[in-house]
Amino acid sequence: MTTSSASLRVNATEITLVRGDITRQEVDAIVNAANSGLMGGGGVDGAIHRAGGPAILEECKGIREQQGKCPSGEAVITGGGKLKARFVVHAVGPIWRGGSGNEDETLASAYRRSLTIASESGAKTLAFPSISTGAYGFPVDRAAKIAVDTAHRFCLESTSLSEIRFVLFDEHTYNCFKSALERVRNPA
Ligand code: AR6
Repeated sequence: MTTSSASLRVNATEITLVRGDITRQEVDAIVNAANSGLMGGGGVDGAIHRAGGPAILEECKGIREQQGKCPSGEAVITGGGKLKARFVVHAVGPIWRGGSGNEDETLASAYRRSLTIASESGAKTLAFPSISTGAYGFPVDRAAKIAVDTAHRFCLESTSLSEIRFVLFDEHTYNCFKSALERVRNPA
């Protein structure tokens, strides 16, 4: 795998892009692209539960019992089990339905809630995958802009995080995030 990376400093926070596997990141918290049921799944969700072990699912079950399903655009936090990360933020992105079902706003909300919940839990460094752009079918270029814009806005409002890292699994996704970061760096 190529080891591409890019970054942009915004106030107290470095927004960084790397290609790689989110389960291997040495950060305080990683974000899971979960579903409303919070009981695991495929893609990055499956990888995180496999790498983190059963403690994460046990905690998710407790959250389900307490507060029911986690709606799209929302997030919940658990411990990181066997992962290097102390926390996992389980964010539920929208399923892409052509763009007329508030998908943009719901995706921005999933990022924003993850940023808020992680920083409220004391995390200083947080890593995201590209939420909703796998099984949920959200167009990657559009999702990348929303992800980077939401992170950028958060950094303008809050100095609580030292790093927001996007961990992109494939080259196309990485390139879409890189273009989105360039747009923030050099607005037209
Ligand atoms: N590290 C980083 N990114 C990854 C990894 C990894 N280890 N594995 C996959 N990706 P997806 P969604 C990328 O489908 O679209 C699950 O079943 C992947 O290439 O994981 O939000 C849940 O339970 C893609 O770019 O998440 C839900 O039911 C991105 O992560 C549903 O899928 C997101 O792909 C959520 O779908």
